[in-house]
Order: sequence, then structure tokens, then C-alpha cells
Amino acid sequence: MDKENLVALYRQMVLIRVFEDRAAEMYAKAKIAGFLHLYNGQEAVAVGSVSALHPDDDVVVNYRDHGWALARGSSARAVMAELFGRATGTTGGRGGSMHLVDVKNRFWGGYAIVGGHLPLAAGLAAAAQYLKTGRVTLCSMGDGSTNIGTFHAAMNWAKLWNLPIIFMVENNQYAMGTHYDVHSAVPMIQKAAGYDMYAEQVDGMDVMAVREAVCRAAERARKGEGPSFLDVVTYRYRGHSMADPDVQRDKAEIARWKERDPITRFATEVLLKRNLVTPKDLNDIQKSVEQEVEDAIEFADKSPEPALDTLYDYIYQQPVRNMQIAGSLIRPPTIAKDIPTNGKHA
Ligand SMILES: Cc1ncc(C[n+]2csc(CCOP(=O)(O)OP(=O)(O)O)c2C)c(N)n1
Ligand SMILES: [Mg+2]
Repeated sequence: MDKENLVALYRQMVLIRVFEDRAAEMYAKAKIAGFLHLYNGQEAVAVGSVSALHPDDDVVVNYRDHGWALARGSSARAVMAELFGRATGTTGGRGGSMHLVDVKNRFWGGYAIVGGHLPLAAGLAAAAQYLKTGRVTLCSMGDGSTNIGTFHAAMNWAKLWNLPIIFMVENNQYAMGTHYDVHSAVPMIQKAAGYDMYAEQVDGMDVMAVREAVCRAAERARKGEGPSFLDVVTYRYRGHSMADPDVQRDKAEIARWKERDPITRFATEVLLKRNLVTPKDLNDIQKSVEQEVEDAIEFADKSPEPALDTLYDYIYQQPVRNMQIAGSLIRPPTIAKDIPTNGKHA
């Protein structure tokens, strides 16, 4: 990678860090409702991965998705607006934090059901194989999802059909407050052995290590060598979500992982060491990122909420016939036939 691209990786990681810290602040100010799962500490995983993929590869992830959306090219404005539930958000304010989707980047979300997206990801890979598009699917998941039935269904299918997919465990070592030593019967990587799948363990606090591992896995997939499994060992600095006071984890353990911070490490061990940047350059990047996120917050705050008469757009189940509802549209539907349609979906 040349200097420009290396600096871009650094800037993306800083953007995610600053974005998440400001999102936490906005949550505390009640600008963001619902759940909010932050990505601090894991930045190198999304940034390194996306840098190794082609723009038209498919990316599917779990609900800890802000960093992935940003790394994949969604604007800070659109992601923040989605967290605020505004019409200008990535999914028009309908999904919120856990359901970021950006079709132009082939970023398919953002799934709240643990492991629910794994068979869908395998389906995307099966489509790419069938249609011979040359696309690779990158499916990231938490360590907790490797205990779920859908994990085994997707792994089995991918190996059986030799699908062009990368199963990436973002092994932040905890499922909520439960360490993998007490939630997983075997080490992560052994789960790949059960399906005789190519596997690597990767340092998830090192953006270049992640990038190189994803490059290898993507190349295997593109050459028709089938699925890969990456156990990417990382750590999240904050609790499971903003609702989690994070009392289960040892504070000394958190401090130890922060010593391996992916952003500081990349700055000192690569950018500064190779004289690619000066400390002033890094400071300028920090300032420009802070401005970008401040602008995103202002944009989100000024953006309109989705219009009331679009409330029932994009829903699958339609009423059996058009209904005139007396009174306000905001009356919640009790049964399917009560859903008002404004005549749009008759
Ligand atoms: C099927 C299902 N079971 C339980 C939950 C509740 N739940 C939400 S997140 C979570 C922990 C998942 O941990 P992990 O897969 O390691 O992801 P991380 O939060 O670390 O990214 C659980 C149990 C859920 N969303 N879906
Ligand atoms: Mg986890």
C-alpha cells in the first residue's frame, strides 16, 4: 500500500472512534433511542477487512455495525442520521443503529438476531457462485454467534457447495458479559475444523494483519477454493451496549487490551516509524475527523423525521383491502387488516 492509502486506513479508524464516542454522547442526551452497540477497540477489523475487498463484494455483519458502514463508505452524516431515526439516514430512519444498510456499497446490514444473518450471507455467496459474478461475501459475526444453530447450517452449506465466502468471527471474547471460555465448548478455530474449512487466527488489533488475512481468504474464494474462516481476536472497550454498565469484566483486563490499541499502534509502528507522517499530520487528521462528526451531528439533528404518511411503506404484510380509518394515522394497527395504506399499496 502506498502512503496515501495507509493514511486513509488510519483516518477511517479515527473516524470510527470519534463517531462512536460522539454517538455515546448523543445517546446520553436522548438524541438516539433504542439500543446502541459501540465499536471502540474493534476499528482495525472493519477497516482492514474492507480495504481488502472489491467495491462490489457483499458485506453482511451483526448489529455492532456503525464501523462497518463507515468503513464501507456510508457517510458519517447518513449513519448518524440513521441513529437519530431521521429520513436522511441510511435506511430512511427505519432501521436505527442495529440495521444499517447501504445498497450502493453492497452493505447488507446490520442484523440484530444473533447468527440470523449467516445463512443469508451464505445465500449471497451461493448467488454469486451461480451467477458467476466473481463476488466474495464477507460475513462478520460475534464469537457468541458461533454457538447458534444457524452458524452450523451456514458453515456446512458453504463447505459442501464450496461457496465464495469468508466467515469472520470478530472475537472480542465476550458475548454480552460472558467470556468465550464459558460460552464456547471448544476454541473458535476448532469450529472450522469440524467442517474441514481453511482457517486462520488473526490479530484483530493490527489493521494490516486483518487486511492481509482477508486478502488471502478473498483470493482463495475468487480462485474457486471455497470458504474461509477467520478467528479475528479483538476487544471492545465499552460494555456490550450503552445499556450495559460493564461490571463483569476486569478493569485491569480492559486496560491491558487498550495498551494494544489499534489506532495508536498503527500510528507509531507504521506511519511514524516509516516517516510517512509527522505528529502534526496526525493532529490535523484528528481535527478534521472531529469536524466531520460534528457536521454529521448537526446534519442529523436538523434532518426531518420520516413523514407520517410513509409510516407503512416497506412493510411486507398488506391489508386485504383498502380501509378508511377514521381518526389519526398514528393509531397502531392491532391486526393486519387494520393497517392503513393511504391507497398506496392496495
Ligand atoms: C438469537 C438471539 N439470541 C439472543 C440474543 C440477545 N443477544 C444480543 S447480543 C448477544 C451477545 C452476542 O455476542 P457476540 O456474538 O459475541 O457479539 P458481540 O456483541 O460481541 O459483537 C445476545 C445473546 C439475540 N439478539 N439473538
Ligand atoms: Mg463477542
